[in-house]
Order: sequence, then C-alpha cells, then structure tokens
Amino acid sequence: DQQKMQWWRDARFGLFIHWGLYSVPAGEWNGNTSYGEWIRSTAQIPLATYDKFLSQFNPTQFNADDWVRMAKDAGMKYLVITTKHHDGFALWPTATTDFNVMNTPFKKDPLKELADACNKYGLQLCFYYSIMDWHHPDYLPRRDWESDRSTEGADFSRYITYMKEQLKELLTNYGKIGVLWFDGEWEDTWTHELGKDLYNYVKNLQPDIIINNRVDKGRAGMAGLTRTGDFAGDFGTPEQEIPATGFPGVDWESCMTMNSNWSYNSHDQNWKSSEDLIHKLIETASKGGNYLLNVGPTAAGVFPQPSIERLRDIGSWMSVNSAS
Ligand code: JFZ
Repeated sequence: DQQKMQWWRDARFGLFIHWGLYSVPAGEWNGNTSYGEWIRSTAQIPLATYDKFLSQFNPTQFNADDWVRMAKDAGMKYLVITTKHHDGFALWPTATTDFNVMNTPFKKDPLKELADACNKYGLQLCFYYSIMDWHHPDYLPRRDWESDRSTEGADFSRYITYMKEQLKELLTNYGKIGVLWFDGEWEDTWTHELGKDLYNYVKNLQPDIIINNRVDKGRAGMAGLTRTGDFAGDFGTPEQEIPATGFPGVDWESCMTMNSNWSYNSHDQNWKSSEDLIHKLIETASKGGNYLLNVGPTAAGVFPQPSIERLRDIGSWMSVNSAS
C-alpha cells in the first residue's frame, strides 16, 4: 500500500475538471447567475427540464490532447475528471443508463480520448465519481422540493448495484486509473459499511488504485485526516483551504478552484491571481500535501481563457523552479 502511493506522493500537483450537463446553462437560470454544478438542486430544476440539456451538450471544440498538454505544461502529473457528478449524468458510453454522453449530439467518449492523451503525455488519468445521484430512481433521499418524483418502489440496494456496474465499466475500459475520487457521501442513506464495501470493490477491480476518504462516511474534509479508527480511504481531502500544518504520516490533497465555481460559470470573474495560485501550490507542497487545481471547461469543450493563462503562468514558474 505504501508502494502504490509513491507516484501520487511524488506528483504533488494535479488538474481537477468539472464538466458535464451543468456546463450547458453555464451558471445561469431564470436570471440568476450564481449557479455551478449544483444548478439542478439549487435552482430546483425538474428532472424532465434538466434532461433537455442532453440535446444541448455538443462540445465540438473538445480536444483531449489540448487539455492534457496544458496540464502537462503546467507541471501537473495527474488529471481528475467528473465521470458522474451529483446530477447523475454519465460522461461516458454506459450500458447502465440512457442518461449518458452517447445521447447528446457529441456521441463520442471523452474519457477514451482523455485516456489516450494521458498515455501520450505521461499523466495519470483519475476519475471523480459521485455517490449522491439526483437522477437515478433508486437513489434516496429525493431533494425535498421534488414532489414530482415518487419514492414508491425505490430500492437503494439496487442503486448500489448500479454504481458497481458503472464503476466496473470505468475501471475496465480505460486502462490503469490512478485515483478514484468519491464524493457525495454525506446523505443518511450512505453508511460506513457501504463505504468499506465500495472501497474493497474498487480495489478488487484495480489493486493499485488510490481511493480518497470520501468513499467512507463522516470523512468529508478535515475530519478524515487522522488514520485512527476503522476508516476506508487512502488520503484525506480538505477543501478550499490549506491546513495550518501538515499531517505527518497522513496523505492529503487540497482541491481548489481558480475562481468561485467548480463548473463553468460565464459570469464568475472572481479569478485568483497566478501569483496567488503559485503561492498556494508552494504552501501545500511544503506541508506535504498534493494540490488539485480545478478548471471548469465550457459546454463547447474549451478551458476558459483566464484558466489557460493561469496554467501557463504556473508552467513558467515550474519550468524554472521544479526538480523534474
Ligand atoms: C463537493 C461537491 O458537492 C462539489 O460540487 C464539488 O464537486 C466539490 C469538489 O466537492 O463539495 C464538497 C465536498 C466536501 C466538502 C465540501 C464540499 N468538505 O469536505 O468540506
């Protein structure tokens, strides 16, 4: 297990990508411009309305090679992409649901293209996967405003089978996956036992995969950073903050976005400066953590220009100051 962590400990720096159907409204709904990847929940969009984004997801400008090269040039060693966020949309061709990328005008597999580009540039491809799912009929609980979706006949154990089928696809069709980055574990239906079981399931499919602490219950953020007790997960995930000190003997990763949203929001111009981002990378690395820096690509498939500029600036600094 120490062995399998080695590449990740050496890596220090990775790219987080939030990209999915929520990129289509680009943060805006009914005149409110403050939304991100939570838009279906926070703007209370009915399922049938949200489903219509399927026909509008057409990233004709997507070029996996460009994305991975920008990460590589910034000095990043791995890439974590949202294969399925809380909205339940699957960014790959899956046999488990129609709610997937093949039913968009794009009709291609972005994960396959990213896997090829990661192989080419020597980055580790990693997958974000949300346990919470606002689309699947067997996922519980419903959002409290969703009176149009009955819970009658819903069976959470069937949802677990569904997750495992999806994870089997993700872990058998794209070669070696570096990290499984779980999220959305905080609702009452998720338990410590289910978390341990899912951890073991993923490990059986790829023995050397690294799994974050959000697979287990009650391990969100800093809570999971101590290794005492019976917890599943290989590293902790404080968010939007760098802890005051490191945690000797504990692996952790700080994830952070460049503006105020994880997914693309055309109105969000609250960009951190390149200098600020470089300082945060240095501070995180100096405390023994990894830095996972986020970009929210547009529905057309491109990185926002301010993100491109910041990645470039970080790369310039890295080319002078990093060891490899
Ligand atoms: C989660 C998601 O809900 C969010 O949309 C985004 O993907 C982010 C990276 O992860 O949000 C969280 C999860 C955990 C904490 C905070 C926000 N936490 O542990 O403090």
